[in-house]
Amino acid sequence: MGRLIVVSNRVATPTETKGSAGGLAVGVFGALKDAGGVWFGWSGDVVSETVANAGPMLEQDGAVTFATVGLTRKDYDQYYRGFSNATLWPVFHYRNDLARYEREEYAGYRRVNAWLAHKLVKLLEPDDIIWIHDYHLIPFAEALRSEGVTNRIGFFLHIPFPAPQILLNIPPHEELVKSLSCYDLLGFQTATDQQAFHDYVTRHARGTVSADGSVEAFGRKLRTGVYRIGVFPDEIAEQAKRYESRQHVLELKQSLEGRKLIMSVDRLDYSKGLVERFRAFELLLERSPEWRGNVTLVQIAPPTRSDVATYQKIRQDLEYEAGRINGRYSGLDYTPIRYLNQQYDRWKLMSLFRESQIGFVTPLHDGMNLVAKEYVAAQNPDDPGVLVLSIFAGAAAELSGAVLVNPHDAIGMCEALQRALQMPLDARQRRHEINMAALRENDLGVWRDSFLRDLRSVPVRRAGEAGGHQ
Ligand code: GDG
Repeated sequence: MGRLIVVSNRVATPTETKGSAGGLAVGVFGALKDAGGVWFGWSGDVVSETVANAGPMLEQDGAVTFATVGLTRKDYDQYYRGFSNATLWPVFHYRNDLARYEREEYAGYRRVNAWLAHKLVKLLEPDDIIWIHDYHLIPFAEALRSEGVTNRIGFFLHIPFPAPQILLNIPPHEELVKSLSCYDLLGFQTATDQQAFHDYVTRHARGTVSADGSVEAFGRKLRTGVYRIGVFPDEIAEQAKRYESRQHVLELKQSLEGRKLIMSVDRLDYSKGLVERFRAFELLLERSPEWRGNVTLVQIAPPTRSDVATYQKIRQDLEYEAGRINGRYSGLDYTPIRYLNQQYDRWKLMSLFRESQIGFVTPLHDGMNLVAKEYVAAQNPDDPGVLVLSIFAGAAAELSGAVLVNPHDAIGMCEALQRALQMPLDARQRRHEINMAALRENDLGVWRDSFLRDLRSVPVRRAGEAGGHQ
């Protein structure tokens, strides 16, 4: 079996792979340890041109090499802050209103992909399989192919793939899809995303799609599949239980004075539906006076991408909404929304989830949403909380035990909260069991192993065939 090469925009540090970060880093690292290999990507540092060109920096951990490079200010601005996060992210989340398109940024995006690919080529061996992650790196395989790389290359998109009419808003949409056709295997979070890609291929690229998901387009053949990312539910359950009596949980419990707790955790991002969520909670207090003073929403929202203008705006909007709602419904000893703009340790989050009666997860669009899955896994099976989940999270297709809501329907969300707050124990337990069974059946290991199994089963290209299977 050949080595595994993982490429992602950011590379987890060796310490993060030991469990302090999200489960994803741990899951991917598990596969790297088994096969041996390299995790390659940006270090997260902005550096001088000399330092950038001197990379990659190599760090060894057993059979795994962490290989990272710094980006220059210009590369960071055009590739990361620009085309990736001010064009692709908003459009792929159906927010054309927040997107901009600048030719120079797109050129920078392609330039950085080609530069990164060139750096990686030197680390490759003939039998390696290469797994590229996410929207920052769409042109990566094309760049590798143009350097003569014939290895199997797969791509997993963590975010939604938009319907063709939405994708058309990005002027070089055809080049992007053509770049995607250079992969051997494309993985999507849900059947809806896969279908959206197929629709583009048949309607806008004069390509064909077979019943097994394989695609012919731009003179190339590739496979596509659905690989729903998951968590390791029993590890989360164990972690949440182990830390349930720690200081931070006791302090929270004491400060709640018997009030019900609604928990939300999201990166501070406009795709997560935070403003709509705050307003639905406000409506609960407005329409149901009996809940005033008796229920608290804790929203943890660590800032991300804070140098992108649209992220500064969502932060302002939320601060305004939290202040306004708290001004309206606070008492001398009661604050309805506790809005925490900071990062918490993972084990703390899991134990806080366990303490709450509702997990309120309402993105406007989300590839999967791991918080929804973590919330379920962290519950106490003897007295589980209820997951109130947006129909626009990829996770909604699997978690049929959740109370599903449309985040654009404030009254509907408010009614869902009322229902969840009053749900009897046996109904909560039934829903929890259904959700846990779904999480166990399709955990993070299944996601990773099925993607890699499918990638390994793609026929190898012959030398000179780097341009694609004909
Ligand atoms: C993208 C896609 C897809 C959050 N705050 C803290 C913290 N987190 C952790 C959560 C969770 C992770 O970050 C967030 O994952 P999500 O899936 O919810 O969302 P994105 O970051 O947007 O992820 C998404 C995912 O990729 C995977 O494919 O599901 O759709 O958008 O694990 O717990 N972790 C810690 N402190 C925090 O304050 N430690």
